[in-house]
Amino acid sequence: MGIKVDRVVVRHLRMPLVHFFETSFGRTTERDIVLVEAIADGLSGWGEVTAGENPFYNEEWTDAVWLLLQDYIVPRVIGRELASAEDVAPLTNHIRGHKMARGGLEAAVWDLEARQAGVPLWKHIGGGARREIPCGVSIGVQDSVAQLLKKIEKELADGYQRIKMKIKPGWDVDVIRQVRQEFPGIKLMADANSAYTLADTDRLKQLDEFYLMMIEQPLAHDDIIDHATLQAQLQTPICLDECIRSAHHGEQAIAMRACGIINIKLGRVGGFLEAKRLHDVAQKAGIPVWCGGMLEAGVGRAHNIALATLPNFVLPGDVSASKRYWARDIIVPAVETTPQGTIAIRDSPGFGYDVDADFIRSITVREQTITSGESRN
Ligand code: OSB
Ligand code: MG
Repeated sequence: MGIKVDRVVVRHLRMPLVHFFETSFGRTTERDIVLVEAIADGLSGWGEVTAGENPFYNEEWTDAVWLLLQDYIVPRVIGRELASAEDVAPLTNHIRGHKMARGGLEAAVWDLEARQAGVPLWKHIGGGARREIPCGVSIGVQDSVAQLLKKIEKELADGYQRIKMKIKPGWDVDVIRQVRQEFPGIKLMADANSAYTLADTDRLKQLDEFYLMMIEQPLAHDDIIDHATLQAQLQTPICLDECIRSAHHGEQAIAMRACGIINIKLGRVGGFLEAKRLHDVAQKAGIPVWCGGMLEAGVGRAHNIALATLPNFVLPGDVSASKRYWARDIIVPAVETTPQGTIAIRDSPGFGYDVDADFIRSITVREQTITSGESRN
């Protein structure tokens, strides 16, 4: 069919979180999100860049994303005759890293192409293995253990199928022990966001006692090899997040036995094309995957829901209801969960929700329309 993007609008939105979210690398109270609208023949597709406000999860952050999209990413794609959305990722492959910025436009073009074809995005990417995706929640480091226990109780009452808690040195073994005492039967896991090194191996081995589903990214953000060394000494499966930026990294980690599970994040790998490849690599190797989150607003959340309908997303992910993050989301209706802790997929074209244009306008910090392909490269 072919697709030619003739205009791209990038918007920088500022959205306060309902509750702060704290990881081993810092506390977030307010999100600065770059939204990408790709337009062709009067039809819009939407993408959300999943980078954080600071270069702490990976090297990306809002202000860098803003420049990259305008100077390098959009100019490479705009005005070109593309055979399909699959052509977008290769056009920006010359950029080192910055996959979240690249993935924001890539996802927008997938959404646009799905709308042109009049099909839901989940179908367009080859998903649809399930009508409801299983949901877990990610709970940040809290100010007290009592507060953490209270939060877990509330999420379980809301039906969420597994609890992920953030850990860091000083908020790990003792805290997990108390959680396990209180909730011996729940599906529980821990995410360290790269807060440990192999020198902490003895400490990490103590976690085996708590029969966690997995421990996520305990070691460096750019390491695979040390994770293999650690995995050989742990009973608990390691799940890799930060260090898997491509399907090839997934292949290497699996070959080295560095992990038993992979967290797939759309932005971290640069969009749907690479996320699908990573999914396929893991599936072929018998490694289950789940869909991670980056505190997304509704557009990114809806894309994650579509992604999580691919067959090998068999574990509950970090995609949860809008109201856990936002007083008001940028899509209508907001993302909601069923009492069984699932999100039902929707059948309207594209990502399946309406964009709340008035609300988006009211929270836009800056906006730029790009119409021509003048690139720095
Ligand atoms: O490591 O999965 C992570 C949030 C920000 C940065 C990194 C991570 C997270 C989460 C939250 O765990 C997932 C979510 O609820 O969106
Ligand atoms: Mg993680």
